[in-house]
Amino acid sequence: MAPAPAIRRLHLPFKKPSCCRHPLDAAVQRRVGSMGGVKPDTDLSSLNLPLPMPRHYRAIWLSDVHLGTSGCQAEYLLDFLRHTDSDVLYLVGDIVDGWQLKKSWRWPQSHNDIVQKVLRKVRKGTQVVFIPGNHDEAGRQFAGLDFGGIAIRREAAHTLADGRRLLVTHGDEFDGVIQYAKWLAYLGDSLYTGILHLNRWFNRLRGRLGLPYWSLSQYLKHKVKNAVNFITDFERALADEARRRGFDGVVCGHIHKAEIRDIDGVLYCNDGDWVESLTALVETPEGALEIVHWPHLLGKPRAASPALDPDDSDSEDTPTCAS
Ligand SMILES: [Mn+2]
Repeated sequence: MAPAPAIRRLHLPFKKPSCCRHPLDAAVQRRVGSMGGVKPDTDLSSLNLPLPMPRHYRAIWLSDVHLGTSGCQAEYLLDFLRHTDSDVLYLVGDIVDGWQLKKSWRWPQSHNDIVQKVLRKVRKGTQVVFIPGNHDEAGRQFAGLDFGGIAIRREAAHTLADGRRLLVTHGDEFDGVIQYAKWLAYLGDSLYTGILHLNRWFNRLRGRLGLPYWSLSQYLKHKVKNAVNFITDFERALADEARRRGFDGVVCGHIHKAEIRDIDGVLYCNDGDWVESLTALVETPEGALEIVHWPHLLGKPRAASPALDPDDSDSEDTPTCAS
């Protein structure tokens, strides 16, 4: 039997650190690979795309930036941060990839620029809330404290313009509710077919040993199905938690899949990621929630031209990267 369509073609562009122990990583990478749209490295500034309006938002949610990894699309995030502003900026976890940095230190200037840009926003009056995720879990020990004007919290509550309340959390603590063999998510078609062959030999051998038939392929297929259902279960777990605690909705990240939808009367919002899908969640001045996709650079990359806003020269207070 063929495996479920969602895992037929595996595309794993984001090289994860081998120390990854997170059960969601496989699901995340599958999902990232399946996201459509313009290739993130395409510079579409010459195409005169309509600029997303408005540029000022009540709130912006960003997560899964993974600074410190080669997968981080820092130039695009920097471009987004330069062209948008908000009353509140929520950094919803996995902003810095501590797992990867522990393994090998990689901190290019563009990653530094993002940190500086956020600090600049703080100085200009944006309320910045950082909610550490599993990749920057070291930040969790500082939950409740404020550093340089950035409030570090385990989670936050955001009130929309219409009064609805949203629970803001990274979401990784909710993936423990689903059990599945995560390595199976990496199975491709050919490997799966190979397993079907293996199953035949396996059972021929079992037969010779006088053992009854046991379907290896059936077993694996069951596991794969669980993996496919995983994202759905994650979303539901988050929505259930929000409902249980009396919130009208939830904002999370973690699974790298931007989404706004209703789950049994609870608003489920995921702000996506800046590794490949390049998405943020925003609340407009009118109180509407939207997903902003930013696959193009409105400004030229830093090296190519000066910053648009004279007050926006990131290098001004950017210390030279140590290594
Ligand atoms: Mn995460």
